[in-house]
Amino acid sequence: MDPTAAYCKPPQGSLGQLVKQYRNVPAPPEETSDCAAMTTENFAFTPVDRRRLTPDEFRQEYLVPKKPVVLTGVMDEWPAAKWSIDHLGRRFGDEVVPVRHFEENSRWDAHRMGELRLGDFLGTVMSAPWTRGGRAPLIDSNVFFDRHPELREDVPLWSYFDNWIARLPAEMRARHENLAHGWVLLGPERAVYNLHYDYWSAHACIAHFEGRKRVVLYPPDQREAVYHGRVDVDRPDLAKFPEFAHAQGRMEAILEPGDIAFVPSRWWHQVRYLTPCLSLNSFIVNDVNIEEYLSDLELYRDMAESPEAGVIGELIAHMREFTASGPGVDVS
Ligand SMILES: O=C(O)CCC(=O)C(=O)O
Ligand SMILES: [Fe+2]
Repeated sequence: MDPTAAYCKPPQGSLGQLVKQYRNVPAPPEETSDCAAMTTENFAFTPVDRRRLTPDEFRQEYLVPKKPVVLTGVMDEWPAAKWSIDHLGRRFGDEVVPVRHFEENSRWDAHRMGELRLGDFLGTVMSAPWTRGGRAPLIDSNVFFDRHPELREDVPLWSYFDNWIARLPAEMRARHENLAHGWVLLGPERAVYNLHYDYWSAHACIAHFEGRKRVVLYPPDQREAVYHGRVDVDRPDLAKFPEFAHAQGRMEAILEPGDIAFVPSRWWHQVRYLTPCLSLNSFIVNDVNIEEYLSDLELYRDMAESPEAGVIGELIAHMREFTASGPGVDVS
């Protein structure tokens, strides 16, 4: 996403009415233009490689060249491999969690936020394909990891990815938990996560636990052709976004349970849920993207109110120290 757009705090409105709305309003007839059924044949694309790789191979062949890849086998041994939508519902069903509601043909940051009981979200929004028009509501939230730090043990990401966020002092890491870990993603069939790139030019790592979703990617230099993320890359409105017809470098992958999608820094990505899905997105910062990360973060610091600007300044100072030590995992 644009650095200047990345930091808008989402508007906090009430979506408490969602429950009522989704329970009581009968679903309209099935859409005739079923986007979930839409095939990728309409667009030329390169499939993203699917590989089982050692950390060294990953670094040389994908991380350093900033090339997307779907990693297989990495999470076989993770406790989180057992995660499922049901599992999450049993564990956290009574908790109230934020819900994000994207607009169509709009930038990533054009969305409403609200709150729902997880159990209600699962029972209403997640229980059937989204046919009500517009974008389905999604859970895309780090509250699970904030409230339950023990969840981190289920996701030993650091044993594979060199992540400088993991080297930060524990107290600072806790204050910036949203940078490091755990954006739980839950959405129904036909949900779409709008085109964007991740906060502060972090690399994204989408660990996928249940369902099937299609990830479409465009390289960073296609920023103008994808209208800074406003295009729906599966159903582009070419009258509104004519340059998209010339966008280059499209890549696609379908994620299956057990996959991890590596999305390099500043790659645009849009995700369409082919079934109800559960994944976890985590951010990665290391020698490969540190310069972009710091320059985005400096912009953010300059826009932030103190005392937050002070905290961000400390974070920047720590990260600058790491640049001196270069690559290498050092997680205590
Ligand atoms: O899998 C998804 O829904 C998209 C996740 C994503 O790109 C993000 O959380 O930044
Ligand atoms: Fe993302």
